[in-house]
Amino acid sequence: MASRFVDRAVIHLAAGNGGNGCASVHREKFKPLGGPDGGNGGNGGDVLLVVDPNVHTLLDFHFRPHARAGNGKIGQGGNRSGAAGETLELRVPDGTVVLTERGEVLADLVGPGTTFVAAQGGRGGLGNAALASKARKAPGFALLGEPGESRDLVLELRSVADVGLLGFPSAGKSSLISVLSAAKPKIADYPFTTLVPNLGVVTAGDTVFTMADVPGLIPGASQGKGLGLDFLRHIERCAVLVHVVDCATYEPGRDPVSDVDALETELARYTPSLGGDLADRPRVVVLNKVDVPDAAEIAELVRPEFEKRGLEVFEISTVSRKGLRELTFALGAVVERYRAEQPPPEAEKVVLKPLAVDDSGFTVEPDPEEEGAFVVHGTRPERWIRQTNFGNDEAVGYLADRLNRLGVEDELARKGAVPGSQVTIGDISFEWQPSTPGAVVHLSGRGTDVRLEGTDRVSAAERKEARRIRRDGPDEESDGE
Ligand SMILES: Nc1nc2c(ncn2[C@@H]2O[C@H](COP(=O)(O)OP(=O)(O)OP(=O)(O)O)[C@@H](O)[C@H]2O)c(=O)[nH]1
Ligand SMILES: [Mg+2]
Repeated sequence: MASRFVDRAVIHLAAGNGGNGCASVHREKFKPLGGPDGGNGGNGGDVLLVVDPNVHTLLDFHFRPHARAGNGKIGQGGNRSGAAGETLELRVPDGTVVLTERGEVLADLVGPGTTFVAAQGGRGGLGNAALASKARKAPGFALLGEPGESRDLVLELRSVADVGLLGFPSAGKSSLISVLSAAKPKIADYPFTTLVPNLGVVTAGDTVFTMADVPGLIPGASQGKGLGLDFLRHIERCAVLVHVVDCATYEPGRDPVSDVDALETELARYTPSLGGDLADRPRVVVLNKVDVPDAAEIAELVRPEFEKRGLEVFEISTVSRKGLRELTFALGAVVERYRAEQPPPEAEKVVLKPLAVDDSGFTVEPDPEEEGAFVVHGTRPERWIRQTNFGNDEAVGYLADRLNRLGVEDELARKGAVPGSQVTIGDISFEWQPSTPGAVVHLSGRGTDVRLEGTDRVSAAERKEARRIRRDGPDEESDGE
């Protein structure tokens, strides 16, 4: 096996940041103050995973685990929007499963072209032209672009094979693939010849199916003996599991029935991460090496025991090629039956990033770290905070209006907040000054909001630091940004 085979990789992705919106005012010779004409920032690029049938391993991701999509450009005057950041497409093999580092499956990428939005680009901020309204004819601010999503993901390859071969080392699994298909895996009389799964394409009349072996299993594989059970991920999708049994082994304590039982015990300890259970998968028993006279006798002897368990049994030899045709057609039939039960595969499906079902809600809770203070959680309030340039009072006033319209102010009052209470949303803490419902907003000038004069506003980091100093005393190192 010349090429390295990699079937698991950890990757670190960063989508592009959104560009900031632009605050600009149209200027002409005799019209010193035209309308607002600041353009929107461009959206940050997404990082996509796309199934490419020409990619067969995850090897590339071992050498290049970091990937970053392009940032959106900032908006400009003259209503010019910033360009969107470049999307980054990473090519993955068919059968790649995407998991979080904690092992939750996010996507199962099957079929050429299947695409997964692995990290979403940040939205560009609106420019002041887009923010203009009846109440704010010429906004002196624009929204900030949002940061792109950063994610650490695990990619695992699960071969897309119809038939999975299981067996002790040297049972003849690779030999079987080599005589049934054009694949030429390494075959040898020492155990663990196969270190990575082999895949072959088998034709049985009109049925074409794929067959994969996995490295030999031994008792204790579930505790990591031999090569362990990790490679079983390659048979999770198989329609049928085939026990390949060596009937010619002279190892003491082994015989076909106890071999199958021992491997079943190990299989039961494997939990497929795609869900389902290997226990419900149909099984077939292949008694191999019947070209050896003793082996043929043993095969005859044990056949009734397997049949009693309702298993189909085939006596074969990969050397003399006995029984291969019968086995091939029987496997073809099981695969056909399985395919008929499965929903038809979609040719090109796009798996989107699982989005929060409802992002319209928010909660107001007492701050566990500070008495009399409150914390607001919610997708929208937190996004609005990220979009706000806190150096610009008018932008802050706009934020206050948005929060008010969503009902955050009412909820704060209901939960017991009073003017001056500290409120934290995302990274920012501020002193709450309720706006008077229905009051007209008087803008005293560009970039200011009268309601905010005299209030004091500090970032959450500064507040945290102040709390820490109160608690622990001053320190050389500050944990602020
Ligand atoms: N006599 C005889 N020997 C066989 C037969 N099939 C395989 N062998 C031999 O058994 C040995 C192991 O064969 P492999 O195909 O490498 O076995 P495997 O199950 O893939 O083994 P691992 O990859 O180590 O798990 C080799 O020496 C083969 O030549 C058979 O039908 N008859
Ligand atoms: Mg092998």
